[in-house]
Amino acid sequence: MTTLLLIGKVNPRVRERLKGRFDILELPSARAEDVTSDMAARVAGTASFNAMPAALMDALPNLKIIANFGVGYDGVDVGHAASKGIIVTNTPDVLDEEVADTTIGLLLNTLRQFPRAENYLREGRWTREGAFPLSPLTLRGRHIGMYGMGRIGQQIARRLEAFNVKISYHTRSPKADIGYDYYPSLKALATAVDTLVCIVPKTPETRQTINREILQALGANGVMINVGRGWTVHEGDLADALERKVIAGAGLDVFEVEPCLPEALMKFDNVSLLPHVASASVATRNAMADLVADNLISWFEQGKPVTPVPETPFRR
Ligand code: NAP
Ligand code: 8YV
Repeated sequence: MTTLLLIGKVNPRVRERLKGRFDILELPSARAEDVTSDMAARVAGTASFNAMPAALMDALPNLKIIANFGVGYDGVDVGHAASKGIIVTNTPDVLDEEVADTTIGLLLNTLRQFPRAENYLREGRWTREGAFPLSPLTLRGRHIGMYGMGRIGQQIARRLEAFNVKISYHTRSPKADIGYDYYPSLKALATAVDTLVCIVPKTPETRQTINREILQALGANGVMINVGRGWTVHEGDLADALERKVIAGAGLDVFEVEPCLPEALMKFDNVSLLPHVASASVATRNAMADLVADNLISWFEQGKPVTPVPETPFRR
């Protein structure tokens, strides 16, 4: 029987789907030092959550496929995998709508301060102190700039259309089938809009691109929402912009170093913070787990992956 290695805290449904079809070994975290000689000799495929360094691939000489739990695979050294002929798969499409729903929730929470209003009620302050203060910000009349217009970005934009707001976007190249105004640079987009929604991947090019200059361009009524990766936002510049009221608010689901985040971001009433939960419903995580399992089963039983990443395309 083919042997698979489950790395880290893998969703239980992945294990359920694979057991019986494969021999399953487990590694608590993605550390090459922990690979045993038995694992090195037997493991042909892995399932992991956005962590697969080159050293771990090298420690598994018979590895053929890395099935990543998540659409983002920035923690997998794909260049190294490609150089060794190892296929990497991810979990696109199945989480788009959940992440888009969460983005809308985070946007509204940021603008209308619903989490604060609920806390106010639960603390008994409504009865003691009267009505919760009016929210200084609203979605009404906003111009949304999408930084990223891929699978998830398009689902966010589709939802925003129903809210009757203007939508524009920036990506590296304009999308032929997208009717929103295109801006060739992030600076031009941030200057034109008052609300920036970030849903780009973590790549060398996106590192801290939402920085002092972009926040300044967004302006005093500006709101920045990040559901992509924390890497894309310069968190020091963001805290500074909030402190100095360079922008009006921010909503963050992702952070540069999770689960830690700068203490400075915790203190603002005009900031809504979520612990990386955009796809975190049982139903969507099950769909992601199924796609991880389907990739491994399809590879070992039919000889082809379901959703290989572009850097390791499947060639028969
Ligand atoms: P996707 O379909 O590949 O879309 C990525 C978008 O980003 C494309 O529109 C792409 O357009 C744009 N882009 C990439 N590099 C860019 C750059 N340097 N400058 C400007 N635009 C750039 O990916 P997706 O499925 O929508 O997912 C996007 C990311 O969201 C994932 O990689 C992941 O990091 C994050 N995510 C987070 C959560 C969460 O729980 N918070 C959940 C799911 C996904 P061009 O190629 O034309 O530039
Ligand atoms: C999850 C994500 O947090 O898919 C991604 O890229 O960031 C999220 O859906 C992640 O997959 C881990 O559970």
